[in-house]
Amino acid sequence: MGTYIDDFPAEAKIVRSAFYTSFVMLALGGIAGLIQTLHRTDVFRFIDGDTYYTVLTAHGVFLVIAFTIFFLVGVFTWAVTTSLDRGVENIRVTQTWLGLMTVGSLLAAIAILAGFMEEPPSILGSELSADVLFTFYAPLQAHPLFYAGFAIFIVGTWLAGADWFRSYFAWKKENPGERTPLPTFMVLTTMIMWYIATLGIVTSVLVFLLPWSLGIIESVNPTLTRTLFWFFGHPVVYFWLMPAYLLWYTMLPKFAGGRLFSDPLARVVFILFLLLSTPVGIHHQYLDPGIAEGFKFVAMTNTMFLLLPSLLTAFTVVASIEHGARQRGGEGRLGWLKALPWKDPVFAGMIFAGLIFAAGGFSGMINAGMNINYLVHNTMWVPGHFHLTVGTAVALTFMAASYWFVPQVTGKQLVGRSVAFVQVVLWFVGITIMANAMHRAGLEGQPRRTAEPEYEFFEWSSAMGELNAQIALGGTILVVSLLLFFAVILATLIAGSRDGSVEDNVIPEPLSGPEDSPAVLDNLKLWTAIAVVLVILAYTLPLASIASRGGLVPEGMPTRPMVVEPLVLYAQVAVDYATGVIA
Ligand code: HAS
Ligand code: CU
Repeated sequence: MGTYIDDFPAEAKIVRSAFYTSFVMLALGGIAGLIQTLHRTDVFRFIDGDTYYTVLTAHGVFLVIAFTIFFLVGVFTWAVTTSLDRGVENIRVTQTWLGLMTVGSLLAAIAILAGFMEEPPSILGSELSADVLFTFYAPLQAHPLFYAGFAIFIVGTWLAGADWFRSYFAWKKENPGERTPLPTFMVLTTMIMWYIATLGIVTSVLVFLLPWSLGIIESVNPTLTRTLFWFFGHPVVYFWLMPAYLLWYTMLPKFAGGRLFSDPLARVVFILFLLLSTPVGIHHQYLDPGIAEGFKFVAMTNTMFLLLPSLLTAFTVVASIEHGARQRGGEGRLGWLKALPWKDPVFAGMIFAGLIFAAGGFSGMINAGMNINYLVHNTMWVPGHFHLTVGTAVALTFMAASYWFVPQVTGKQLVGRSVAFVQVVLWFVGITIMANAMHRAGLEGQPRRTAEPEYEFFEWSSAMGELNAQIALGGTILVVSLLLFFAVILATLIAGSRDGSVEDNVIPEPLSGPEDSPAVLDNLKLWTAIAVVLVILAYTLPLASIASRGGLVPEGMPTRPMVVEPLVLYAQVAVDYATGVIA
């Protein structure tokens, strides 16, 4: 095995394109993040309150949908081709799904960015804008382009999954009886979870929101479309996390100089995510009216089980790191920590991401408690939580991994390793300051998703001034860190030497391999069937009761969608002409 670009030149091109698109989205989302942080903390305001919601939508969609998912399809393509040691089955298919994802995100981006125009143009009968935030809850309505772009993007990811399954089936035929290599197993379980989860959002977009924005149906049932969003909305967080875990399981032991502690345990973790990620989404809706408390209680119970795969991950990854440290001569109960490669930006970045995730995970547990959630829901506590989770556990892992991946897919040596180390340290410091202040502001009652949060008869600045200053300071440090990240990546692309010194693309064998795990773990059909049953149990009754109460397409709208009405009329006239009723 040489570097990735040596062994898989065509696939390296795809992975590079996915990463570069991801970096562009990171830059756009990061700029939006700085603008909104300085605005809502009243440090520096140069946009108006309405534009704040365009900025917030850009921040959310570009970062949590586009940056994360473009990066992960690059990681998954690398993981499948490397671990199966075979290229993709048909590079045209691979190019097609990346093209669909790119077109879809461009359409959605056009709708979002048009929101910045004084007078956004009107296209297809409605104003081109999408100030709907990343959750695009109705009754907020976006331009049809936004919904169509989102649907095309999701179809692109579906095709990507089919591409990786094709490689797997072809490999399986040539290697009968072989256990699925762990990285491929992780990709496939994640994609099965994704197929199940995206059924919710694609139904909501194609059956309700897009026809509604086109005027084909007059209104939607907001509780229904919100619930279908969260059917997808919680599992999507694991769609971001599971590739980060794949990197923790495969890269961290490698960089620590050791080997993964347990392949079987890693398989159990990914199966638990496959089973439990979707039937918990209602834990985002504890305060939503129209959903019975019993259904919320089921979501909470499932959520508590969902802590298990992450807690197992903490154990397995730390055990693997310790093994690596001891191979380097580390000793003692904790002395081995000193033997780890702390100066390496890839290793340090992922460890910082993991440490921050410990805090993010525990704030997630607070969120998950139905009663205590009443205290934090819709407050700044929640953005505090997700800047620790997707904003660091995932984003910092992806940035740290880029310092290894970019040389692998370009063949160029990393330029600015020490700057890269400073970057990951700055991110760790910035997020600690910002997210801590966000959590505290949330407990003080500061609302999220609010351009200029001030209350009447409440001395806002004295209560929130210090916390807002910390949020602004932390956010600014993150932007400096982001600039360093782009500086290292650009310097590598421009000046990185192709001196052949990029290390080989090798994933070390685990200490306890697949042969130690029951074959049933690889029975993806079984786990998929159980996952589907759990989703049916968790969602049939809530969705049925929401639809029966509020209607699929609410009361007061024409019995037939408006577009059908004229068509019926035209048909009637044609018949009347044909039968001579009308001369
Ligand atoms: Fe969450 C809201 C509950 C994990 C992202 N979450 C959100 C939103 C986002 C988000 C974006 O129950 C806001 C959505 C919106 O706009 O409204 N979340 C949880 C729970 C977990 C959790 C129980 N969230 C995530 C992850 C995310 C993410 C992962 C993105 C990647 N979250 C909620 C709830 C809400 C919510 C409610 C709704 C709140 C509301 O009211 O709106 C769990 O998965 C967490 C389990 C994790 C742990 C930590 C284990 C520790 C590990 C590493 C330790 C590190 C060590 C150091 C030991 C228990 C794995 C060594 C280093 C290493 C590298 C290992
Ligand atoms: Cu959730």
